[in-house]
Amino acid sequence: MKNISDIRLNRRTLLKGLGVIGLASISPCAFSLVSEDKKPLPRVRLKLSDYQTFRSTCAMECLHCNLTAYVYQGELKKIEASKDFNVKCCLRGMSRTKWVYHKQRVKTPLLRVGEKGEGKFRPISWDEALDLIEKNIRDTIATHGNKGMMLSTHAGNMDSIKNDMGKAFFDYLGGSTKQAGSLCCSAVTAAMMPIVGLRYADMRDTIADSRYILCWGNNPAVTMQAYFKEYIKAQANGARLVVIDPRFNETAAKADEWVSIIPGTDTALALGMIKIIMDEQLYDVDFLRQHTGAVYLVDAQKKQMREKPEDAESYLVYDTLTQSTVRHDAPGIVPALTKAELPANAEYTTVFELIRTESQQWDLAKVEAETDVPAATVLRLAREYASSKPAMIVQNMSGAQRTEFGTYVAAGQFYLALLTGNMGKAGGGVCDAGGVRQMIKINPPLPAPKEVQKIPPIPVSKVGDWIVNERPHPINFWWIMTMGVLTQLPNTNMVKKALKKVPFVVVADNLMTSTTLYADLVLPVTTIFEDVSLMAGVRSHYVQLMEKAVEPVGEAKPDYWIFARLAERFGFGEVFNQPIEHYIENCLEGTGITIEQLRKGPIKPVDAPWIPFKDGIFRTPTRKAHFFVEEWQKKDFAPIVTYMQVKESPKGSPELAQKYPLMAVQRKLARSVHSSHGMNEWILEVQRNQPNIMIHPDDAASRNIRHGEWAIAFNNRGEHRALAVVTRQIKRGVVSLDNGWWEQQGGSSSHVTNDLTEVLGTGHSCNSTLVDVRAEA
Ligand SMILES: Nc1nc2c(c(=O)[nH]1)N[C@H]1C(S)=C(S)[C@@H](COP(=O)(O)OP(=O)(O)OC[C@H]3O[C@@H](n4cnc5c(=O)[nH]c(N)nc54)[C@H](O)[C@@H]3O)O[C@H]1N2
Ligand SMILES: Nc1nc2c(c(=O)[nH]1)N[C@H]1C(S)=C(S)[C@@H](COP(=O)(O)OP(=O)(O)OC[C@H]3O[C@@H](n4cnc5c(=O)[nH]c(N)nc54)[C@H](O)[C@@H]3O)O[C@H]1N2
Ligand SMILES: [Mo]
Repeated sequence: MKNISDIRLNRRTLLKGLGVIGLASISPCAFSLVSEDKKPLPRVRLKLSDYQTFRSTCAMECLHCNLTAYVYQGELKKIEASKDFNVKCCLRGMSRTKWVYHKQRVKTPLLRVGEKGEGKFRPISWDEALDLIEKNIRDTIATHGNKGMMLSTHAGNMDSIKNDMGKAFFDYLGGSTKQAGSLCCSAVTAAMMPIVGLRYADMRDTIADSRYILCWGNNPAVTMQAYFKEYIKAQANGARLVVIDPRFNETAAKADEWVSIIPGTDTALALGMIKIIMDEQLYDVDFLRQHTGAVYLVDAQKKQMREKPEDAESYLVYDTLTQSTVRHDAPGIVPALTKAELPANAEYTTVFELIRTESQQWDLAKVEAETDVPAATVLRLAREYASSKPAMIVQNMSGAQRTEFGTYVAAGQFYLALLTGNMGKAGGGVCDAGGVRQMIKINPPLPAPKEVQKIPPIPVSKVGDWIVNERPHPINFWWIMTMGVLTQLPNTNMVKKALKKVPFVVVADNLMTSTTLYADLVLPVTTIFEDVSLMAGVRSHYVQLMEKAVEPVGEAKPDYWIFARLAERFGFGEVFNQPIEHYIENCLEGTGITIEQLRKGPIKPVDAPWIPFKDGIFRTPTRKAHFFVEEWQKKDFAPIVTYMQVKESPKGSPELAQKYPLMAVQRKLARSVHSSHGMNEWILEVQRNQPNIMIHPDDAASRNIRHGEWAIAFNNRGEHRALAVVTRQIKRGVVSLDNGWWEQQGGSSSHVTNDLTEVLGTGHSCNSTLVDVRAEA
């Protein structure tokens, strides 16, 4: 085998690995390794056998591609895509050596010495740091009760151990204030759990079998990059790829059609398509009768009817054979679907008829007026989607559901797939984000404590606002881990105020991120390849062991080490201070997978292509898919997917729109995963390193905004500065803002995003935001 690398790994080596060397813009050799005394090290050719190799996975919220690290003399030299893994990692994965050895790596615990936000700290020892934390926890419990402590975790490390350990630690203390919902996709959860009974159910294994793929409010060419080859294969097999997005995104660039839509109006489009499918009888009668609750009966009070009120699963249907109402699961019945099959004088109707009623108002003209999708396109989309089987809707935690009524958006997509009988079939269904947890049960790493106080949580998008306003109670101690609260939470200025208000803020991170600038105490934590962990999550179909390859930089420790030391001080050390293998074994118990097996490589528990809800078997208690969602009804929302006007929009708030007439949508970038990798020097060299704002030429002209010049998006929450990209690749009246830029790079678009809580799933409404844009003076 030929030499895999040169010890003087530099950018050229990386670029060569990525196949981009030779581009005109690349200047040679910026990063030769140099010795401490700045003399270049002698060049040494290493053989493969000179390296030790270790495997791990990219742990932030991405596809968790398997990585192989090459270590020479205790130093991480190079990261490659693992050769035997089903997908290849991207530039971000390979650049992780620069995350480990980053200039801004936190190397010791740091105590604030300047004002919050100034980023002035002095190093302290771990003992001092732990003493301080212990004191602040004890004081907070004494003065505020457990509710005075707040824990924020998110998606910075999605392994099976660390976030769970953090949550368990505060539970063992008796409880703390938690975040409710997620910034990402709680709207999808709120749609999928009642409708199909499972989350993270993805179709990635059979994308290539699809005949028609609707990427609806998402951009898999960037956000599911490793699997995008499957979309291309589907196209080569004759599939049509259609993108519905206010922006001509990177997926649209590869697609057969781009459907430009007004943000927040997707449910109107879905209902318009459903109307056509109903009117033209393009629905799958047999599938709906056998596998769904479309046949359940609903009474005049709009309540689903049950045989026995106390038996939640005893839904009634009307059997067309015996002409009587019977339980939905009675054998040998043919349940009525449509009104025509019910007795003429029936005082009840079917769920299917409720959907018809809801969709009937959405004639083509009305859909066009609301969504700006031409009537002829709506008609064609509905017919093509319903008739090109198997057809897939790509959901992938879409931008479309990070809107005020995102749950209805996600649910509307499931309605379409169910009505047309596309669920549970190769190449069909709705493609969610996916992971191994849809296939096997992974346990928590440690048992829950016996008693935890019930403390009202804070909806995650309201963290800034509620802490500032002491809702539901004052917070005195805030632990932040795996979360970029300053770049990722909406309404950054409010989040800054919250960080300043809380007397003791601990931020555990591996880098001096934007959030650490506002900490009272920064804790240095390990990155992947510096500790042992397990990835058995919701983004990869594989269970993966995360091996330790090198000693941690400085005094960095895994988050689980920190909680173990604290647990010892609070009297429950033995629950937290076991060897890491113990917790990994707990997670794997009952799966039949062992650490020993994982040392040989990642394991996919299901051999065949994964098809969730195969053969129409759903994961709800009835094993049927449900259209009527009683959970929504209990919250005083329509139990059937309904279009609601987003408040922060020109139509929803005409007065506000006089000041801020443009709708701003967010966009994830190839250069980063949220704020992660945002400051990686390799990525900054080969990807663009300044934020963009995409604006339509008409909107730019009326504001004197010129292509390539700085512009400022602003509203009553704040400002975000970015380079204007004046282009017809964004809908008129809409601007697209980048996600994830650090405060040190000028600040994130979250300075302007809406912090409204998505209504049904307690999610994030960042794509329901009004702004105006001005050219920088
Ligand atoms: N490279 C990279 N990959 C990632 C991530 C990353 O940060 N970087 N993040 C990961 C995570 S956590 C997630 S949740 C996924 C998200 O994956 P995606 O949903 O694909 O990502 P986004 O870029 O947020 O949104 C996609 C599109 O939604 C459009 N959009 C916004 N509002 C609306 C609307 O109201 N209607 C419609 N139809 N379209 C709308 C935007 O213009 C954008 O092009 O990606 C994952 N993959
Ligand atoms: N403006 C805007 N905001 C958004 C979005 C958007 O599109 N636009 N998208 C939303 C979505 S979909 C999501 S999923 C969220 C994601 O938001 P976050 O989950 O906050 O994601 P990251 O920005 O990657 O921040 C994670 C932090 O965890 C740190 N970290 C990594 N590994 C570890 C570890 O082992 N231990 C500890 N303690 N820390 C670690 C990283 O260095 C980083 O600072 O953002 C949401 N916010
Ligand atoms: Mo996300």
